[in-house]
Amino acid sequence: MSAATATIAPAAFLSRSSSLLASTAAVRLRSSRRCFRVLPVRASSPSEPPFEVCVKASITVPNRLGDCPFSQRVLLTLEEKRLSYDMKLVDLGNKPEWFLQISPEGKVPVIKLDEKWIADSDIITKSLEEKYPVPSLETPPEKASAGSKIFSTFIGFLKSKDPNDGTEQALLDELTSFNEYLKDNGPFVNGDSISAADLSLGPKLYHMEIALGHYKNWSVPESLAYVRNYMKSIFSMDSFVKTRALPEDVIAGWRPKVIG
Ligand SMILES: N[C@@H](CCC(=O)N[C@@H](CS)C(=O)NCC(=O)O)C(=O)O
Repeated sequence: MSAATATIAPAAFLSRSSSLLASTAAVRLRSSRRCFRVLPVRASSPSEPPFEVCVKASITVPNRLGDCPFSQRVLLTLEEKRLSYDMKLVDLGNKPEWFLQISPEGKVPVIKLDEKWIADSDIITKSLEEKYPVPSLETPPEKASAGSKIFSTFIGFLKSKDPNDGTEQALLDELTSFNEYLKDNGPFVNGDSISAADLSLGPKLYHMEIALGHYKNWSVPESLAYVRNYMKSIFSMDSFVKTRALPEDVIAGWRPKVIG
């Protein structure tokens, strides 16, 4: 692998256990003749190098994070745990050889942990939780599946060309049951504090809002106030704003499924 090299100029160094949000700094990343990227990074302990994490690149704007909800989930976890990282933006439409060597399935996200490249956001976030338990983002197992069918039902509705095939109702059913869950247990999946389940669900709901708004002129009904507030709270978190995709990338990313 001809790894990209990063020149980091952090504005401040803060310990990984700091409870303060560290300031961001510009990172200039030179990679051998492939591309040039300027990436945000959070400063951490000078003794701890930033994590290298491969994420999807934007397809609408050069050198920008793209529209992968699984990549955002990992970035959110790093942000919430105050861990610094360097993003390597991967053009999934033209995967470089170095990327295929570290991710044979050709999927992002991939992160380097203890000198090993690890794929899959489930595995990555679990590994980060084990290695960096503070602050804890653990969701109790009995709560972890709340809202977990929303993403697949959203995709079903998005792809549907028949308004009477029940796919919209299937999504509404899932959202209604999540609304009830939040009413009794919220405002987040694990009550008052953000946990891993929210960091997984948040990016998916963001995709749902943008894609269904654009392709179907659809939005979460006002009657589902707990879900709407949940989305508003998560989408306005600093970590979410910093790691979210551009709406135009989300729209472009789902187009093949809609046309399909
Ligand atoms: N289960 C995986 C899913 C990862 C995934 O599907 N990533 C997509 C981008 S969002 C990808 O890399 N697709 C490969 C491609 O488009 O060629 C995870 O949770 O990390």
